[in-house]
Amino acid sequence: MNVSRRDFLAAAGAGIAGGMLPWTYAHAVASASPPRPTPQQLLWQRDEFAIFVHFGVNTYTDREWGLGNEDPQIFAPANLDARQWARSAREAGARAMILTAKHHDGFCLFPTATTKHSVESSPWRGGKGDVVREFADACRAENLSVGLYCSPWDRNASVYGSDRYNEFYFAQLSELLTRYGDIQEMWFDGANGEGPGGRHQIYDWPRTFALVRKLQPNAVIFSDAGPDVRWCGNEKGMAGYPNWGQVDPSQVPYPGADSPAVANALLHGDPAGNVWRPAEADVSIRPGWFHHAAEDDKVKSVEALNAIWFASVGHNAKLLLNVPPTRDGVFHANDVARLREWRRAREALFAHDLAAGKAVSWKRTGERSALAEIDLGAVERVGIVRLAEQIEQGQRIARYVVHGTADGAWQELAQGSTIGACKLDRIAPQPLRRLRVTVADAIAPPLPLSISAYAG
Ligand code: FUL
Repeated sequence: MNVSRRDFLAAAGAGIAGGMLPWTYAHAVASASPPRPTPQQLLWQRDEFAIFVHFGVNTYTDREWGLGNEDPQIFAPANLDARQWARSAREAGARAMILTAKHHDGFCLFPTATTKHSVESSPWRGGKGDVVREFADACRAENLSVGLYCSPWDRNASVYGSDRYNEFYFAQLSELLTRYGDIQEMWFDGANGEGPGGRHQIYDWPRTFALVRKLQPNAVIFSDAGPDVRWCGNEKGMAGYPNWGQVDPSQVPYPGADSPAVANALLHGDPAGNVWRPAEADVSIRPGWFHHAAEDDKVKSVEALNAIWFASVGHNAKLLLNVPPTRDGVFHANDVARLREWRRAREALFAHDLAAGKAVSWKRTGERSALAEIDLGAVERVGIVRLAEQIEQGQRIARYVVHGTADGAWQELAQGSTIGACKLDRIAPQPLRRLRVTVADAIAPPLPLSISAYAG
């Protein structure tokens, strides 16, 4: 069940103008040129890859969605080691990590003045522990940015379903946003009283987002409706294609909105959009988001993870890959081993850029077209072509074709629509010396591209 647009607009109050939400204006560019990322959005996207951590009472009940009546006594990780999570994440090549500080069951992984339904009522560290603190410290020790997910849907809070819940939620957010240093990303979903008899809450999203802006001005805010980063529209880690970084904010008016138009906007963005809101592609390394022993042998293969990489990072999105700690409080050996294996496999694919240091020649052939060419200096076996736009100037290219040659006879290798921060094209591996990218259409004058080539 989702909040209707009417409920949402009523809750949002007077600040709404013409169906566009006030906070979206912050990033809109008041000119005809395509919208550009803020420095925070740019940094966020350049990370390419973050690890998601789902941990909480569900880990102990073997559920995906807790009921909210779990006894805090069940939360008893014997060997919780956030540093092991962070080390695995860093070794996997991730640059950020996001923890479920609170999931739908309402159990807080941090001590809070708002409820007793937290680690304080658990036997873990004698009730004196704080998972969010250990998580944030471990991230910083391993050079990872910190992100937090605080579920708006709370099946434990008695005030859920009334105005008082919004105050309760803001109080929790304030604790999370003031105690743990710099937060790179706040992660919100639109879940709302799902299931039979579920209570329904009118969330105050404008105030929620304003609170994050006030307390963590450098954080990016994720939700279906942004305002900074949008969901890619599925939980398979696969962004749509084409995939624009810009959106029309009126197409996804609030988190949890659900319609074919919303699905399309999340998957593809919108070349005519006036707000920069790049896609984040989330997926779990296992079937479930939380750890279930029965899934220990269902960790995704290197091939499956590579396919996700090509359809997320390689489709102009950031990848958020979930790795759930076990009841012991550590990443399972199978997940750690798979992450290592996958890092080695990615390094083998991308370690050596055959185009590194080679100049790209660039010629505009019209208002919306151009030709880019690169000479690798020698005939090399090429199996992957990586293209990148200067997204700090906004995303522009709408259609391109890649040709290559070893001996002067040009052959078509790949074609596509959008490029953005990164487009990865696998081609049949073949010897090539020169590559040419024909930009056949763009929404604004195209700017010089960067081209990389790998053996694959
Ligand atoms: C969804 C939740 O309902 C799932 O349990 C999970 O946390 C996923 C990442 O987001 O909205």
